[in-house]
Amino acid sequence: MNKDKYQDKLDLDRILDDLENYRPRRKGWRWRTKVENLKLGDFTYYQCSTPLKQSIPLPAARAFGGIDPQPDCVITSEIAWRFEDDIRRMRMAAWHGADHIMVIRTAGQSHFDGLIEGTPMGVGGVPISRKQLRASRKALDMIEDEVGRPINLHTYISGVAGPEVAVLCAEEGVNGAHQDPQYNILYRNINMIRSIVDAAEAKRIMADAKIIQIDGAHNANATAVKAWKVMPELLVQHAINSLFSLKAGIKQDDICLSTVPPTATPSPDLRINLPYAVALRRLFPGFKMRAQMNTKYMQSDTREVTVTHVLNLLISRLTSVDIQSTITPDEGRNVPWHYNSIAGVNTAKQTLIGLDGLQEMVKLNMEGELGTKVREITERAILFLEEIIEQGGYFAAVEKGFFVDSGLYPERSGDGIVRRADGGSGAGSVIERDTDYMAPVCSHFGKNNLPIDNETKPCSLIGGCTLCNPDKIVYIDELDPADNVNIRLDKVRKEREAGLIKPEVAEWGDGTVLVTLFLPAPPEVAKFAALEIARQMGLAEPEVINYQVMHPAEGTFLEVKGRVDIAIDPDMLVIPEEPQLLAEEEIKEDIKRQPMLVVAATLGEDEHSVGIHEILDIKHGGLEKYGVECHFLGTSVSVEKLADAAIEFAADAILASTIISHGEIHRINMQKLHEICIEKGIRDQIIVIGGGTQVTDEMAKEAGLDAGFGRGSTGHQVASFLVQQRRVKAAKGRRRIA
Ligand code: Z97
Repeated sequence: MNKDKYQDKLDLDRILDDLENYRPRRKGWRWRTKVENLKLGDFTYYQCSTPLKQSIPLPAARAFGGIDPQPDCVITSEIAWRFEDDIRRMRMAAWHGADHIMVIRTAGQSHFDGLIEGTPMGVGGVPISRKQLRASRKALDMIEDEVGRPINLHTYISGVAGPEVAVLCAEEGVNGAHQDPQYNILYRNINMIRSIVDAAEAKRIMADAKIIQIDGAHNANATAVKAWKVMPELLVQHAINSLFSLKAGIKQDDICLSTVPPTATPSPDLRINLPYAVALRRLFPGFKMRAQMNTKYMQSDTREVTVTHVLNLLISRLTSVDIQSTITPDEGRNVPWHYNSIAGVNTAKQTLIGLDGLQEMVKLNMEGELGTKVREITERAILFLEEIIEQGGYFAAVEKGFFVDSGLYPERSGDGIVRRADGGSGAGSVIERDTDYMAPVCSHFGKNNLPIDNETKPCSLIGGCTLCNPDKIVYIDELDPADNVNIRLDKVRKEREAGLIKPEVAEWGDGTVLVTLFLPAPPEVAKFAALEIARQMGLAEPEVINYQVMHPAEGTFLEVKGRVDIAIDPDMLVIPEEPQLLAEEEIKEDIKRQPMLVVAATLGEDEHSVGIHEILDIKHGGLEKYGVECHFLGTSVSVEKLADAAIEFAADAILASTIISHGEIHRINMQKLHEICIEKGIRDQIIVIGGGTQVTDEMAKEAGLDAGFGRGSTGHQVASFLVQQRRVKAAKGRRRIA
């Protein structure tokens, strides 16, 4: 195998090397650079940004000259914090159009009461650590150079160690973070006073490091029994966190409201989700909108999830979105699988580009149901806020179970989350600052008795803080001798270095494969039959991860995941050289400039004409599509007749189809055709091609023809060959048949 031809993998050793001296090359968030009326290929786009230097376009781009327009909003993709694999997934996502890399499923980081060092896989998940952040940021520097666009790294600033995590993020050049004390209080049962005090400090640090903030309101509709009923509360949660953040010093431009359409089909999706989205934008002008897909109803069917995503994206385009998050369509069942993450990114890219300029053509009708609903949601939210104030404020409201109640406010079901002001993790841990309290650091919330003027940096008192002088950061490498990246990499180092290829979905060489089956049995039986089939196929630990009844009696569709222990050495593979195909446009141009005519037939006693029609007919993308004039003489045509027709039409080429291969008749007829063309004095001027299921290029050439096209050949391949061969003949000075 010629390895020089292929791109190199990201060099993990290079990333890990000298990490203690790595410094982020910039701090703060980067938006995309919008381009007014971007011209790409034959089109003008209204809602696009600067194209990438290197990227992988959508599959259909092959018919549009390979263009890859990038929408104007940031697109998020997910990683899972096993960073040696995340790094690779980040690179794949960036090449497809993601520029915001966000963690999913940490270890419930909120419960760690300090920072973790090293890169432990831990129990129940992977916690954030300095080394992970650093390695990821360093890898992203390399990746953003490849694609030519800044990429943002994102994590969570939550839990009892929130302010410490905020400092870590500021030091390590993290660009975005979730921060919302309501998340701590409601979902992690962290003491509410502690959460609010910590949030003030964390937000101040985020403000100074220009880390953009995403709030946690969306968690209410993931948690609520009937998500579409918490819409007024979502607005209240956004309001509380947004105003708090402004007061803590975060600029409005850096505050992103995390919005998720609360419902999904089979409810009437848009009639509920669109008024909610419009109400949110109208109530919070000037804030950024981060739209995430609805994940509440995701279980295992990726098709269903993709449709939900597309409907959500329609709302994003109708209401303008700044960050479009994507969730892997299999989030219900897996930590992100590489190709499912990419599917999420591509769903967003494809839909946003497909809906480019929608608002130029479609206006929201605020006169009817939409306007009424927007008003109603907003009024309910304002009444909700007023009641909180009446009841004595936020803490009192949480104690009374106001939040995540499944009633549509002002209706209440009494099933809201109740937390006590003196309860939860970290209760009683907040103490008032002494009157002479002083912290000589540059990023700090609240009263600080610094003995300096406004011009002097607070940290001048200690010779610089870690935010100003990164050399003061204490970098601690792996601590756990058994749970660290070196041990994990050592396990697969030999395989990696030898370049062995194993199937994988999430981790290097995990061996996971997915088998798709239809079984003519009801699901109760089909599930067990599928497992047995998987076992007999040699899959270890088979598991049905998705099934859907096609008909209770006729059958079930299933997806079974399993593991194989197969490693392929690429040097053992025989990989034929791929023919160099000309681009479709180039072929068309060439034929327009210099018309081309071919005569075609099935040879001898052969009645099989399906294949040759595939190659000729416009309907199948055959030669006609490229402007070639095709004369099909019919089936069972003799070699003499075919050669005579070529002379009569002054053809550029003869296409002879021969399927029957008994007694080597296909070889014999191809050879006869070649010889008769010599006899008639046209062989030098004309291109002669053989085709058929048993024909190979090698065999046709042995028979004297110019090329052979076997099973699976396409009109594009034949057209490309004809144009290339005509150029070769022209270069040799061969004239056409006169
Ligand atoms: C999203 N996929 O992109 P812990 N703070 C907030 C959160 O929403 C979360 C955490 C902290 C989703 C994210 C759920 N959100 C998944 C406001 C988590 C994480 O360390 O797991 O406790 O915190 O929004």
